[in-house]
Amino acid sequence: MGPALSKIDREHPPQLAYGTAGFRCDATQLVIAMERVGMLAALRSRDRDGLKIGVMVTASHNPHRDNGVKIVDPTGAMLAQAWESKAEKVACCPESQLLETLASVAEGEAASASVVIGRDTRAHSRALSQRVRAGAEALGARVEDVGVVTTPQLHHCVRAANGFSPVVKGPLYGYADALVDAFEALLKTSPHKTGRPDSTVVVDCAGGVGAFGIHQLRRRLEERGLASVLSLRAANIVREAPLNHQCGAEHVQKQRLPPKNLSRRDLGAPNLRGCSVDGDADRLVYWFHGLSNFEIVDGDKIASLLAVFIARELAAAQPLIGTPSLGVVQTAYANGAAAAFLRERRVEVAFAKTGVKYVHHAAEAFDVGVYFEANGHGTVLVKEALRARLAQLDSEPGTGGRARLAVSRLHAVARLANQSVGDALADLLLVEAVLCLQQKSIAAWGALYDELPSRQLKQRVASRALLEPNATETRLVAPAALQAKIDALAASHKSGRAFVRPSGTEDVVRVYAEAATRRDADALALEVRRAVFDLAGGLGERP
Ligand code: G16
Repeated sequence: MGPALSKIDREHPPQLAYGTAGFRCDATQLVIAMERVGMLAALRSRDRDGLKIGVMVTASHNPHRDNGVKIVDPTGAMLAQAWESKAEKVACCPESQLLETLASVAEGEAASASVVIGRDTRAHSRALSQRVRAGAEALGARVEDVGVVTTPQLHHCVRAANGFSPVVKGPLYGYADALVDAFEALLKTSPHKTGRPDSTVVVDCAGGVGAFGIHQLRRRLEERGLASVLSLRAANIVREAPLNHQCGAEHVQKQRLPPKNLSRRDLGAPNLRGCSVDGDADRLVYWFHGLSNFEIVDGDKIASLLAVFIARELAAAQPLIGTPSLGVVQTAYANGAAAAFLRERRVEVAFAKTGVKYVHHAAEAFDVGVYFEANGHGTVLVKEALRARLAQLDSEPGTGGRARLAVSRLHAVARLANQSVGDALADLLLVEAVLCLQQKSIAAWGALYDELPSRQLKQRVASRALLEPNATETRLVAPAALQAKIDALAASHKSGRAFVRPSGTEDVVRVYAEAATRRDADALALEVRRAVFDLAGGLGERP
């Protein structure tokens, strides 16, 4: 994995930027950054009075050669944005300036520091996580290594270990048990007491760590006699497919293609639904075979399904809980039809910049904030005061009635949805419970509204830093000529909308286009990609 430790030029570490989800690049560039992240995590822990800080070694949806790191704050939230620039300073400074750089970052007085480390299944993740440990221990931190876990599992461990959520007995601070408890509680509110004819869900695990999580859930569902309601079948498990290669949520949602390695039986069976998670299992998209096409049910439709369900239950619970606010937060990638669908149902829709760290923050403005990026990254946040009220009402002896039923449902949703970050496994159980309660097929869910056809492409350029997007990343402030060209191209297609933005996880410019027909959406995306190539220093062959 890259140069031997002794050969690394510590005076000139790679100059990395803390992107959409932390540091991420070719794994060989990361040795120094990982040590420094271990040190930074120790300092952050001291700054937070010795509470545990999480470090997840993963490059999520990126190809296997890449790796990266996500840093988790004590509540399970992503690293506070004010610390991102500190992380960059520490990761990128020459060794000779390390001590003074660390001193300039250190704010906390606490005597002890504590760091929890997790990693994904990449071949280099173990060695890189050892560098994180070395860095944290060099500053005297106590290290707990929870091994190979999904990113949301690490968030859960940090949140629970610091006492911000009730700890359920079981491995990984009771992660799987807590999810299945909440799933069972939600199902118990169903008037339909028998199993489902379509209980099987095929889960494409992207060749990554999600397969272990699915195994843990499946075992618990079977032990509790819930397999007739939900039977999970894992596909593309570790070693069955190279990580994220032609499989997983990123491939399915961006390429709009089925994951590889699934038999015709899996892909063509009537009523059979499948879903794909990404390399660290924080994203989820569903799919099925419609009458003639492979159909994708993406993050927009997950948000729509959940928001409509929650809106109904909030209305029913009103006599007991009043009228808490509900909102859905999306990004520029959300299909235009999704916001229209939600607004017609009087659900407020807000927008934030791409990246769960922005979307999560915007969702916190609501008592119940549903956020999903179209790529399947999202969850349902329930404000602490409302959670407590629901828990109290739900624990009182039941008087029956619709309002009381709604309280039980909302309380189960609040327990099931990950309160820190998007979580493919939690979202899978949440979606399945709602489909089951509503006796809805995946085809009926997919038909909630007609999407405008869309296409996403990417283009390599000499320097993506030259593209400066506006605050919502829907337009470019610079280069102005490129934005003018995009406007003209979009206007030339019926219902055309297009934007480009520099990726914060890959060395590419992302292109999004939607239009009235599939043909137009595809043509517009290609035209915009060519404009990026021509006006922003495209690399490789002109598309
Ligand atoms: C990360 C972020 C997501 C974001 C995605 C793509 O996902 O957590 O919020 O949508 O990157 O970001 P970009 O377009 O900037 O490359 P993951 O699953 O890769 O960690």
